[in-house]
Amino acid sequence: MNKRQRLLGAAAVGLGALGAGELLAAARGGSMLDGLGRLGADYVPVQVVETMVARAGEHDKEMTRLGVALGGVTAAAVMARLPRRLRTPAAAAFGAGTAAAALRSANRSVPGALGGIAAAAVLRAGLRRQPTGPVRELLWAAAGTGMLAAAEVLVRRDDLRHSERARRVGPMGAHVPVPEDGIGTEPGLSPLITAASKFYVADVNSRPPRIDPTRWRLSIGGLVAHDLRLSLADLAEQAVEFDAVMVCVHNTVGSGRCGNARWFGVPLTALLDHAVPDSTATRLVTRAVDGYTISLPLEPLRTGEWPGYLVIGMNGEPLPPEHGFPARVFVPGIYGQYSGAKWLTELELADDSHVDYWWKRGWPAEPLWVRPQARIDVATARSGSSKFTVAGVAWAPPRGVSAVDIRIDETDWLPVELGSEMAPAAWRRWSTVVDLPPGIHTIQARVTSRSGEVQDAGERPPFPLGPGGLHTVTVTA
Ligand SMILES: Nc1nc2c(c(=O)[nH]1)N[C@H]1C(S)=C(S)[C@@H](COP(=O)(O)O)O[C@H]1N2
Ligand SMILES: [Mo]
Repeated sequence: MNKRQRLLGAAAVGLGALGAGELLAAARGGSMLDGLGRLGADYVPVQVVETMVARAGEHDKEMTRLGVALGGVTAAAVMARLPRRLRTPAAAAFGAGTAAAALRSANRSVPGALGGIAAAAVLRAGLRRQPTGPVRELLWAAAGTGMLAAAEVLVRRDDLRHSERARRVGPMGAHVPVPEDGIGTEPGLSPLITAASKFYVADVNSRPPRIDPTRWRLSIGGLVAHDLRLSLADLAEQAVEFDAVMVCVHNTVGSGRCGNARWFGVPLTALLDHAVPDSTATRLVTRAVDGYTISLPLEPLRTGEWPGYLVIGMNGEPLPPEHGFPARVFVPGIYGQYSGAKWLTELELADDSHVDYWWKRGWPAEPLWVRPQARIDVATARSGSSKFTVAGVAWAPPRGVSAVDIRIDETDWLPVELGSEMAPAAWRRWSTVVDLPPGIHTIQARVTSRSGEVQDAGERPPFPLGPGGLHTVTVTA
């Protein structure tokens, strides 16, 4: 058997082992691959993660899963090259590592851990009697792929069941109709409110953790006079509606990692008043089931200078699992990754000794505020004329948008018509018509915030302070 054959054979065995492990886990309501994906999010160097997010855009979760499968196959190929006496310990280490990863993943998946052990056993057995010919290789690879696909179907079915259970907790909100903003409907222009199903999803997990709403309680503890434990029903009684845009720090100009929603939540000022923080408390730590924490300085939240909320609803419904069911913290104006955890379990009052998830990953400690941005959603020719409709959305939370301008071919900035404002922290739609001479043109947009901050043209990557630049589209007239 030559080297190439041996590696291919081992890779096929690796695929078979992953498939067997994941199918076993999925049949018992868990996942083995989610744990491995999470290891990647936690330990792959930040610059690599940044490159991947930039490339994958909103398909980062699919890319992670693909990366995990490739990693597993590569691990098998590496093992096949080890001297025989090392293969059993290597397979055992693979099993133990995969099992441990499943147990520390957001769902603490025991079935995932069993899947990891099973995958290691299949791997060891398969490497002993490696596929020798192309037929056996194909059989292993096909079986592995088939089992992975079957596992995916099972996991999705269970996720769907959980989503349905989450929805039954609702409704959540006052159901006041969303006002018209005076900007007509233009195909491609973002609606005033982003449907939850269209809202971007960003987090360190492959899949949302499943939390049982009947057993869930929010605890408020740490450096407080009164420890509190609140159910979803307790929280719903005190919740109010507010409109705000949520923006991921990875939302480079023109991209879709942002959305505008009508949220339903309890003001943090009220919760903090009930709990009565000690004078030594300086941080509010939001702690989630996925082991993730985001902390915010306590003082501005306690006084309401930064209006933060414990959110339990989105667009009149309970939060969907991918958006943090049953509860999350959100402070409009602060980038999503600094603005509070989804799948919240605890609000903990702490002092400055607390260390957050993102700090360990190289991001700055203090919350980053959303830099104002304008996005061009449509730039389309009106039939039979040289006129183009240019329209989009712009945001500058929490102060609000005061103006949006566009410019053609980097000439003068021209103001556009703004839709009426839902709320200062929400996004605002805009629209205009321009006459373009024949040829290729660039169109750029910029926003000015109510505090006078003008979106600047300097391009910057998201890491480490948030993206910069102007959204630019090219059209042919
Ligand atoms: N528990 C938890 N909360 C989290 C995250 C996470 O990985 N885990 N990601 C944050 C990031 S980076 C963003 S941008 C927002 C995204 O919220 P969304 O997925 O509802 O849009 O959630 C934040 N809250
Ligand atoms: Mo994010």
